[in-house]
Amino acid sequence: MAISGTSMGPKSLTLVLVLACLTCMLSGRVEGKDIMVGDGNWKLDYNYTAWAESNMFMVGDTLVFNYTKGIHNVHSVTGAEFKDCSGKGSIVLESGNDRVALKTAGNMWFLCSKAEGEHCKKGMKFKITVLPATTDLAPAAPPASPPQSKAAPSVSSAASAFMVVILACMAIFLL
Ligand SMILES: [Cu+2]
Repeated sequence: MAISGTSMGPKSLTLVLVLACLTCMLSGRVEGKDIMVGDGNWKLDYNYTAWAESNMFMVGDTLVFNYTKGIHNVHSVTGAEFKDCSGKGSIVLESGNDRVALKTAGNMWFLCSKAEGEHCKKGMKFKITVLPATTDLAPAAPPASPPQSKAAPSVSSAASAFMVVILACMAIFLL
């Protein structure tokens, strides 16, 4: 934490409160969500392009591919490999219940390479753009006990969100 001064004026105190509340609020959202690919099945005859475009993907989320083992597979490939369905990619999954954690922001391409790429050519492919998680703002390790005990509220996330708004307004006026 940048705030480690010994003199705690009202401004820095407010800042501490705001940061503490933000941390409190964001920490409740650290865990991403599981995103079932498609309608819950990784299969032929489904428009994965439309599906991908209608979903939002964030760092911390996990893609889940469900299919009968042996019938399909999942490759994480480059954009070039994606275009002509030639990709083998660095990640090959084939368990039938494959989970891909989205760890970094940016583009990712997935395809099924079964039947010499025919599954891919028939639509078992999609691209996603992984967005940075808002939780990136939260420090990796929570700050050691804040200087003021009242800076550590244990309230519901809705209430803490409300408090953040109030405190943010206070901060704007005070800073
Ligand atoms: Cu397939």
